[in-house]
Amino acid sequence: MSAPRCGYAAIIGAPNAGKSTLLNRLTGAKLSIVSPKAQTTRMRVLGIVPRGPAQILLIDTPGVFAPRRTLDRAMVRAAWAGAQDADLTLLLVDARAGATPPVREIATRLGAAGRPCWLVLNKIDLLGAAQLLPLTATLNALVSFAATFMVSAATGDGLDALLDALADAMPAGPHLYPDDELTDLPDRLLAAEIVREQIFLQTHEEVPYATTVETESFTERADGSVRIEATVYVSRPGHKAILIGEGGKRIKQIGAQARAQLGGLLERRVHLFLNVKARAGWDEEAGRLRALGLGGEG
Ligand SMILES: Nc1nc2c(ncn2[C@@H]2O[C@H](COP(=O)(O)OP(=O)(O)OP(=O)(O)O)[C@@H](O)[C@H]2O)c(=O)[nH]1
Ligand SMILES: [Mg+2]
Repeated sequence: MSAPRCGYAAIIGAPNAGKSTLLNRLTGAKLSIVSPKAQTTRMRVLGIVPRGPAQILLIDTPGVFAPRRTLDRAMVRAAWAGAQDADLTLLLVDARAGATPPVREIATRLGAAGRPCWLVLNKIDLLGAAQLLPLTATLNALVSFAATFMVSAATGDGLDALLDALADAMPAGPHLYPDDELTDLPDRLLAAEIVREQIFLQTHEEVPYATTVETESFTERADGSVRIEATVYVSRPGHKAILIGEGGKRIKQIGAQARAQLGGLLERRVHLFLNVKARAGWDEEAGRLRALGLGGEG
């Protein structure tokens, strides 16, 4: 057996590029929530991927966009912190959307940081090979990427080559986590995220962005099941009415889907209780941001 290798590879990119889908696909587990809406991920999520003698520590990050709220600024800061702390950064680009101004801006900033960086073009299932080469050339003109990969996080196309290259690129050193662990994400946080994913999937316009979820209690019961109570905070009373829905229909549906997902992820029966509270300005509150793993300035 060759000497062990271990290192961090951060996935960074514009919102909706498929970063979380890629993390989930490479770990083979649902660790980071995914939705068709931009700005789904709000915090760094670690995925542990053993590959031969290497342990690849993948970091999913929030999409990088022009921030407005305190929450948005904290999300973008978390994304750049992920890149700074990593041995290697993967710039993930939605190849169909192409070299948009936000993508160019991120590429330029990565280039200026002068750290090892690979280009990964994603969603190649959606377009022909002829479009990929000009895009590769355009982006490599902005930053000289050490390597370029073309993948589909959805179909798995190209991911074996990416994993092999990642394993080779990890620095020599002992594995930092047991190889059978998937993440360091606590179950309480996972539970809140799975509820938030359903809110992203089942509500629209500003509602998902005006919402956060916190697990209040997570109790294992004697029969092996788990009882989870979570609070859904919304910015406005109007959002509360939308989330609850007519006769409580919407929140019931959110709870039912989240409970089913969590039952699979935690591998046991889940009793989930959701409480919706209007709380103006939660997205500016340090306590709420800390609960999301977005503590601290800098
Ligand atoms: N067709 C196709 N769709 C993809 C692929 N990868 C991701 N998607 C879809 O793209 C959308 C966004 O995926 P996410 O993984 O949430 O994207 P993200 O980059 O994590 O987004 P943020 O967390 O908002 O920054 C979802 O609807 C995914 O199903 C792909 O390779 N092919
Ligand atoms: Mg994401």
